[in-house]
Amino acid sequence: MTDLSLPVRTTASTCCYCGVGCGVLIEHDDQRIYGVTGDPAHPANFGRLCSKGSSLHLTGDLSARALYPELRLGKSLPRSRTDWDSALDHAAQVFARTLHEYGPDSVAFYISGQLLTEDYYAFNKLARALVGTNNIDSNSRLCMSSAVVGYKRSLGADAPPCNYQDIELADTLLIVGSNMAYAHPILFRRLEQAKSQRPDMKIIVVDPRRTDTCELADLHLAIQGGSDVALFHGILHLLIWDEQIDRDYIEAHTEGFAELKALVRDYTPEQVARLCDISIEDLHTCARLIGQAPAFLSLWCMGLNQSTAGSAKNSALINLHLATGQIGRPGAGPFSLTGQPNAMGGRETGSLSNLLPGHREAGNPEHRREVAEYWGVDALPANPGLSAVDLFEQVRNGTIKALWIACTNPAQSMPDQTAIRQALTSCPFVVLQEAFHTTETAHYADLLLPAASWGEKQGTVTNSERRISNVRKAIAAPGEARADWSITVDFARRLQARLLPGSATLFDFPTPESLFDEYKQLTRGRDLDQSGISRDLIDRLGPQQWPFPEGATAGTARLYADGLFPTATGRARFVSDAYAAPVERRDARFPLTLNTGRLRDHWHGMSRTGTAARLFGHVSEAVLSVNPDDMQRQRLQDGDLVQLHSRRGSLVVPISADDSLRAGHVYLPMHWGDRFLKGGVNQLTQPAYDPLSKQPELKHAGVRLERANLPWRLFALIEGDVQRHLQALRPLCEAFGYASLSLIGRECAALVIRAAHPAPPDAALLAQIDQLLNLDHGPVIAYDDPKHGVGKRVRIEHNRITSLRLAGETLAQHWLQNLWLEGRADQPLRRWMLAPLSSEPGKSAFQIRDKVLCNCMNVSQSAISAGIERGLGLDELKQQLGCGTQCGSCVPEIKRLINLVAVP
Ligand SMILES: Nc1nc2c(c(=O)[nH]1)N[C@H]1C(S)=C(S)[C@@H](COP(=O)(O)OP(=O)(O)OC[C@H]3O[C@@H](n4cnc5c(=O)[nH]c(N)nc54)[C@H](O)[C@@H]3O)O[C@H]1N2
Ligand SMILES: Nc1nc2c(c(=O)[nH]1)N[C@H]1C(S)=C(S)[C@@H](COP(=O)(O)OP(=O)(O)OC[C@H]3O[C@@H](n4cnc5c(=O)[nH]c(N)nc54)[C@H](O)[C@@H]3O)O[C@H]1N2
Ligand code: SF4
Ligand SMILES: [Mo]
Repeated sequence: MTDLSLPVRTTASTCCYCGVGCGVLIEHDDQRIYGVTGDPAHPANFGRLCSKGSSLHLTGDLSARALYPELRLGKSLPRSRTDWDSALDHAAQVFARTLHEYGPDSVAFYISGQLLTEDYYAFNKLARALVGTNNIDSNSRLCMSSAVVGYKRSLGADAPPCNYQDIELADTLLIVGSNMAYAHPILFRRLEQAKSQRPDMKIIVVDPRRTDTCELADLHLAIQGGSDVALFHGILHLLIWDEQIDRDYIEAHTEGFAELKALVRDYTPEQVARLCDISIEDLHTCARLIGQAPAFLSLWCMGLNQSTAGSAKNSALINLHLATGQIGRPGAGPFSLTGQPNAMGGRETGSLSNLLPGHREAGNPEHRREVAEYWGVDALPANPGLSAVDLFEQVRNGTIKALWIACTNPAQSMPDQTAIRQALTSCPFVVLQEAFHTTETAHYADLLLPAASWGEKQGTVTNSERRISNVRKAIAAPGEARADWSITVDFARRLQARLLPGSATLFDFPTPESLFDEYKQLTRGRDLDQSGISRDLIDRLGPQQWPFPEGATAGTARLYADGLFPTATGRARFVSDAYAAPVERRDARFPLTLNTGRLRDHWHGMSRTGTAARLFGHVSEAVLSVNPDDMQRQRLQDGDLVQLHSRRGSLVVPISADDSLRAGHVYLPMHWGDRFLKGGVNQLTQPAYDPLSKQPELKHAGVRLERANLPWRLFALIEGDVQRHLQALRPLCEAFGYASLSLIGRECAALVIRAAHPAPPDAALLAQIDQLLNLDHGPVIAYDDPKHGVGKRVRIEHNRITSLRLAGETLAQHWLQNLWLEGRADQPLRRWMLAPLSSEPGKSAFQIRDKVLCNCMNVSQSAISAGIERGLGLDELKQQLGCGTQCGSCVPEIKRLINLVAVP
């Protein structure tokens, strides 16, 4: 609630979630943030926000925030609070000693696409100029590095050539390996609107799943996972055959076509339809829609990038644009959707191990010389740096002895978690620069440095369309948290004083602007020229697209309009990579493919979205989606617990039938790390990576399911300080075979725990859990039937449930959960509690709750379905129930429900 005695002000800034880069207006009183609305003046969103952006002010629970530096001096000790001077001096001392004893490549930095450009630049200078290592990589390795390779190999520079308007101007749009309805919702809103105004616009979605994005599709190709290269070559084959290529463009602006033409000759429609498992007719339709389009645009994301063939997929897609001359024109071109808010800035400042600032290459001696000269150091390191997967492997084998992690949660997000956790456990010194102390990685940090987060820091970010926006500070960071750039610069100064005593500082950066000003000169005259951009300029003219050289008055909307490419010959290059099947083929032991990806309302490891109970309304817990045929084959039912095994690990999770999946595919959202689902999704995924981009295969892992034999069940709920409860209770859940934690509620939040085990645990563990649930004293009704391993406790205060625990028998969980949600504690409760076995509404113990489809207006799926059954259409539903009238993120799903009823 807004305190009306304080003046509420508005600060324009940028959303900290996805690469759409929406402008937000933050309402605050300098101390607290009260609300967020879309910035009508921002050219990415023109005032709109999605369900995540519009709930930003509800996230960031202070109980979850890292507030003070914390240090431990031995692996077996707990961390304890320290001050910044001691923390950074200690870090500088350990780094200096490690560098002295083992050389520059014995340390590494693992950073993030969610840092600001200024933060990145400080880290890069620290690693390359002072430490003298190229061991600086970022989570963009898991995200965009295949797109980087794709653009550079095919077009000569890492630059998405299009802009958001092109999405509205395209005639045929190919959305491939992107669920933009969930992951880039505001662009999807723009597309919905464009399509409603120009119904002739054709939309093709290529995704093994039928996602909400398919709600706009004229054609959905549910290809076999990993078969994209075959599909693109098959399309080109047909375009050549049907004379739908642009020979003049190919002749004037490209090279390598003859070789590619020879390659795709073998990709006949029959062959491609078989490899992709789609119909020949659909393949023909797809090629025709592309070939006949006046303007053809493609959008892609992780379905292409996160693959052992990620680079090949990217280039094979760009080939289609070059062959048809569909690039450099309004509504045309290959357009990667950037995942994180500033993955682009990371690429610009050189934050992958193989890059240097200004789109330079660490492996290029001339580039190294240019940057070294600009920085005033003798030379930059020539040793190749490590990319994410290899970097953690070198931590694990002891080569890297000090690791600095910032703004990423590798103990959740990296594939093959067993190896990652071993690496983090054994690394002599792990520093973590984090805004939330609750992450999986925080557990492994020897030094935790509290970082300021969204709304509390200042700098710049570049979105998917090359547009640089200002990020502005509204309120002070909580506790002693500091902005990332300032932590990095402070540490760098201290380290320099130890390594090069008496030398002139390389880090004279009093403000983030001073970092940007130094950085931007490294872009001068290059493809991404930002020399004309400054914070003030963006304040005056609004967010701008690079290149924006000094003296320019406007940014560059579109690249390559002149057909000139930044390659040695000025020509774009056709790339002739053959299709290769995904590395983990299905076999008898692992007959299914595990696909992973986003939910609508959660962000990655959920350190932020996992603090807002209402963001669990859409999907309330970790559930594995399984195709109904596969379920039937294994005689499994909705809600059954299964043991999901891959070659690297296993975990237990409930399943749910989902006919949007191909048979043979299962899907688990990427968000459920070990904190929320014991084990965590990436226990299963594979570290195999693309040979060029080194981006790991996060979309396909061979798995098998077995029914989990865990008859003993536990269900617990406690309201109040949910983050503190979660932190306290999660370690105890280690004892169970299955444990899943989540939040429920809207105005008031509760932590919910579901667990299962082969047999009842010892009484001491339950007693410990009861104590943390506040069930060991006070107004608690209890029922125990030790013979059957059954025990129930409900705490009732002021006539409402405040916590409860059901053990051994959990049939009443939904009923009790609803009583809590409704704030009731009916009389029958007491009678029920004393009954030997529950006779209360006996639904399946792990049945999924009714979900909240529209989060803004709190409208449930059952309410919407009931409306549809009464014959209401989308507009009437909006009018009568209010659903879909705010952010619109739920509209595709509502349409899907309507269509379900429409199809008899
Ligand atoms: N709500 C939400 N939005 C986000 C994020 C978030 O965490 N939550 N994260 C942001 C980030 S960092 C990123 S990278 C983006 C990711 O955005 P997206 O890439 O759109 O999201 P994903 O769900 O990871 O994967 C997209 C789709 O790829 C499909 N896919 C899997 N394998 C294949 C394949 O072999 N071929 C094809 N063609 N498709 C395949 C999956 O079925 C999935 O539907 O989202 C950004 N936006
Ligand atoms: N199975 C599977 N795994 C995946 C993926 C997948 O599709 N499937 N996708 C991959 C992709 S594309 C990505 S991008 C990664 C994302 O993986 P991560 O980078 O691990 O994701 P986040 O949870 O966003 O981590 C960012 C961290 O920074 C913290 N933070 C927030 N703001 C600040 C700040 O201002 N400063 C600092 N220092 N810290 C801050 C947050 O609390 C959070 O813990 O996951 C990858 N992992
Ligand atoms: S689409 Fe949503 S998550 Fe992405 S930047 Fe905009 S408001 Fe933020
Ligand atoms: Mo990403």
